[in-house]
Amino acid sequence: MPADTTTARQDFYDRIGRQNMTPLWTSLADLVTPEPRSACRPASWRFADIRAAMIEAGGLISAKEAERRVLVLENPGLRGQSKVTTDMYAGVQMVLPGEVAPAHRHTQSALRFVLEGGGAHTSVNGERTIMHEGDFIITPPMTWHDHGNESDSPIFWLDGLDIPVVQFLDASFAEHLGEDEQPISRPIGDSDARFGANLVPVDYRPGATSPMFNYPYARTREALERMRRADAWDPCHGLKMRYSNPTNGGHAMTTMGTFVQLLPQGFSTAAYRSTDATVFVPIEGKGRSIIGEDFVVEWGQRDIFVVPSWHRVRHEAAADSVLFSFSDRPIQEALNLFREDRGNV
Ligand code: GTQ
Repeated sequence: MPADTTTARQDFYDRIGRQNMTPLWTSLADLVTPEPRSACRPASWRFADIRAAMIEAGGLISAKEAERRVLVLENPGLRGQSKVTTDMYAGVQMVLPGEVAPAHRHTQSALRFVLEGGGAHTSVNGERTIMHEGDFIITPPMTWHDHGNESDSPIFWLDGLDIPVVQFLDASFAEHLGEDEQPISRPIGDSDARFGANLVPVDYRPGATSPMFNYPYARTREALERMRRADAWDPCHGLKMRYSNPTNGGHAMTTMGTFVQLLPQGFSTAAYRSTDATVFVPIEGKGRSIIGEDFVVEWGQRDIFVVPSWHRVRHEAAADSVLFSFSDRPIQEALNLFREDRGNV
C-alpha cells in the first residue's frame, strides 16, 4: 500500500475518531470470528490452597464485616474482572462457627455447591435449609438470603453467580435487609415437601426459577448410583445429569446451567467441546482432565477447574468420581447460540 494511502487513511481515522466513529474494516475479523476466540483460559485451583487462604482470611476479617467473606476465583486470562469465565463469576465462601453473613438480596442469581463442612444453614425467602457436602442450593434473583453456621466446624462452599451477565446488561440492583438474619416464615423442608415429590400445590404456575432451592447430595448420589446399574454410559460424559426445575423440566435457574456426572473408575471420556465455558468441581474421586491441546489438570476432591468455550475436554477417572459443573448454557440455549461437538460419538 502506498505511503500516501496509509497516511490518508490514518488521517481519516483520526478525524472521524474525534466524532466517535471508527472504521469496521480494521476490526471486522476480530469481531466476527469463525470460531469462539476467548480470553478465558483453562485454569485450575487446588482446594487445599483455597482452604489455607480462606482460613487466613478468617483471621483477618469476619463474615459480618466482609458481608460475604469470599475469595474470588479469577480466570488468569481475565484478571481484575472478578470473572471465572467470560460471563460467569465463581468464589469460595467460608462461614466459621457462630458467624453470620447478613441478609441481602440482588438481581444476580447465585448457586452454592457445598465443598466441606455440614450443619451450617442458608436461608432463602423465609425458609432455612441445612447445608451438607455436595448439596446444590440456589438463590434466585431478588430473594433475601443470609448464611449462618451453628455447627462446630467451618463450612466452605463454591459460589457461582451470573455477576458478569448482569453487569453486561446494566441490570444490577441490591438491597440490605438491615438485619443479620431474615425472618423465617416456613419450616425447614417446606419447599422440598411441596415440590420435591412429583407434586405441586394445586394452583401452582411454574415461574422462571425452580421453587426447589436445595438439591441434596444424598439424593443426587443415590440417583447416579441407581442409574449406574442400567449401564447407560455416554462416551463423552459418563453418566451426566442436569439439575432441573421440577415444575417445568427446564434449568433450575434462568442464567446458569448446573450438572452432575458420574465417571466410574478407569473411565476415559471422548473429546467433547461446547460453547458454554464450564466450571467443574469433583466432589468425589480423583483423576485428570485434558483441556484444549495441552492443559492437564490432575484433580482430587473439591478442586476446581475451568474449560473455556469451544476447548476440547477429556476426563480420565482414576477412581469412581462425581463432578459438579456449571455454565451459562440456559442463556445460550435461550438465544439459540448453544453448540456442541461430540467428535464422532
Ligand atoms: O452469598 O450472597 O460469592 O452476594 C458474591 C456475592 C456470594 C452471597 C458471592 C454474593 C454472595
